[in-house]
Amino acid sequence: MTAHHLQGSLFDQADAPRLGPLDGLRRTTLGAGAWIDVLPGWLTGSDTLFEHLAVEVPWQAERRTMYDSVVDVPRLLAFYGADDDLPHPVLEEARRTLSAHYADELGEPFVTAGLCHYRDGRDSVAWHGDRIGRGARLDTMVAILSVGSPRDLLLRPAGGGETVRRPLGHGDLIVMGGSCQRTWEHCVPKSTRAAGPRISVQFRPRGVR
Ligand SMILES: O=C(O)CCC(=O)C(=O)O
Repeated sequence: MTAHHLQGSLFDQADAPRLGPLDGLRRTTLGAGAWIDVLPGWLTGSDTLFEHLAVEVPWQAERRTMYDSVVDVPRLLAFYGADDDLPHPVLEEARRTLSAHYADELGEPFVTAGLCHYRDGRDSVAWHGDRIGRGARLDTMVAILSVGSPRDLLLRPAGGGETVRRPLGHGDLIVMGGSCQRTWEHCVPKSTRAAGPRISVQFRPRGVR
């Protein structure tokens, strides 16, 4: 191997996406049976994963029926079902690791991966809970790994109340658990500050959307 190649491979290794331990996860109780676990920087080399996903994932514009017409929701989406290969091996590892970590508490594995690409501060998602499916009735978990530029994820009680703000990007992990999907709502608001692109990867158990 030439010096040039050696340097190249060392550089690649340093930059390769890699998951750290989950020991640093910290739980915040939100109330009404909802909680979030947060671990900043779970994934190192996250810029490499961002670049890979931005190029390799077959992104689709989201269309949604609203007030009798179909409108574009400003962000790009991709969905990987239980039988689909995920678009990078580190995401398979993340899903396995999260499933093992939460096995006792969740009682089932994370299986699907929803990906959202917020191209700039104009892309966003409005207040909602993940209530298509079992999340509407039962406690569950949604684990989100964020890469690219940080954007704020906001959470608020569904009946109104104080908003919790978590900036997420660059390999950060958040897990929304307990009753979070039905007693709380979350959103990624538009940003008037210059915001770079962010990709969010949401792992969910079967039957939760
Ligand atoms: O971008 C995020 O991290 C949140 C995505 C989200 O709330 C959703 O797609 O249901």
